[in-house]
Amino acid sequence: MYEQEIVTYVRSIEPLLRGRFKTDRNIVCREIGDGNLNLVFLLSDYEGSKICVKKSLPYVRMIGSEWPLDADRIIHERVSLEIFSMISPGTVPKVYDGDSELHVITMEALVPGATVRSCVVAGVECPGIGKAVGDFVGRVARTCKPSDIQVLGYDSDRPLFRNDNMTDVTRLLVFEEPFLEDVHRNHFPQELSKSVRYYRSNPAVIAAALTARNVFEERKEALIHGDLHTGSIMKMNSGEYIIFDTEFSRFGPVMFDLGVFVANLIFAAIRSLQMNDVDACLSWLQEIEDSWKYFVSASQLFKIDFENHEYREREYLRSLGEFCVIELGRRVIGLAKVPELENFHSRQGVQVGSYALRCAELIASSAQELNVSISTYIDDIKEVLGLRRLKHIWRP
Ligand code: SR1
Ligand code: MG
Repeated sequence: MYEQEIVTYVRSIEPLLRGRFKTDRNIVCREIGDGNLNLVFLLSDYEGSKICVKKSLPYVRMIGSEWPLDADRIIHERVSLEIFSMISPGTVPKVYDGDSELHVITMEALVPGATVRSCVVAGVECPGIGKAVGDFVGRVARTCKPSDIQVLGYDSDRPLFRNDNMTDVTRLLVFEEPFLEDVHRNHFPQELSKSVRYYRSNPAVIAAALTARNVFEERKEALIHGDLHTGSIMKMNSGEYIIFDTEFSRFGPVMFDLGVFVANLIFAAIRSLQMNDVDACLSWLQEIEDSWKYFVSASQLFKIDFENHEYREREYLRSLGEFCVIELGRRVIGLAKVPELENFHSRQGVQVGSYALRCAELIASSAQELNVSISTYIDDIKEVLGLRRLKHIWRP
């Protein structure tokens, strides 16, 4: 329906594409988006060169026009991609142009590749993903603080960096609704009711949720991605990882990004176990450890000559755990599920959900420990998945 509009627009910006894409002959334009919010078009020219155009709709795609959403979110995406490109070249797609009336941005096409989420579902491992994401979040923490943004030439006081509309969506779907009964957007199979009840009433989970929400609202530490799950990362055939979909970007706590990422790697680990691949499951857990290790080194937040560096490191780990707890819960209980939960109503789907909620409970409790470490969280996951005792065989 929008293909013609997109092709006409791309023809109008040909000079900006600097020969990367030719518009003088036939162009093939195909909508390929599988996300919850937007349309994504992949365009090929007659020589086979490709570009990507993303268009935000004035509503939530997965719901329809009953849930209006400001289409200007595409501007947040454009600006944040430009900033991330400056501080971490090559880790996000290059932006070539944007049109605020059409609500589109034109970017480098991330081909050939597959999202990390689709790799997880297909049982394909993603070696190095922990390093890539830990490095990225660490660089953001070190060089994307509001004062850094000013040095880069942006006015950090602009509402652009608060991203109120998208923050409202996160507040609602991540921090609020999963904890409420009788919310029409929540849904889960009857067999999970007990696990959901335990999760919601667990004092450590409640404490984690309250603290996480507070930190999310108050800590304007750096320009975060805001939705860093495995569907927002492309594994290129070259082996590189590219981070995209930054429309939720805002000044916020960097541990939100790492906590969301770790939660999604827990879903990956559970998925591997479902496929009876214990080695792959352990590899995903190793990627979690790596993401923390590389975050520590890239962020330089806890250098040993800093006062209270150990205490500070544990505070960050605590926060990581708390955000991870919230993300695990919302993906099982709330509106936007992960595909690992497809066939949610099958015994397998129920098992994934109950493992995820149980991991969340143990991680919430570990986050309160004085000497929390990344290994504490890994041990919690192993405990739930039965990997601390013997090699687990998945029995649906
Ligand atoms: C209504 S949007 C639902 C979810 O999709 C996005 O990926 C975010 O995670 C958001 O919470
Ligand atoms: Mg997204």
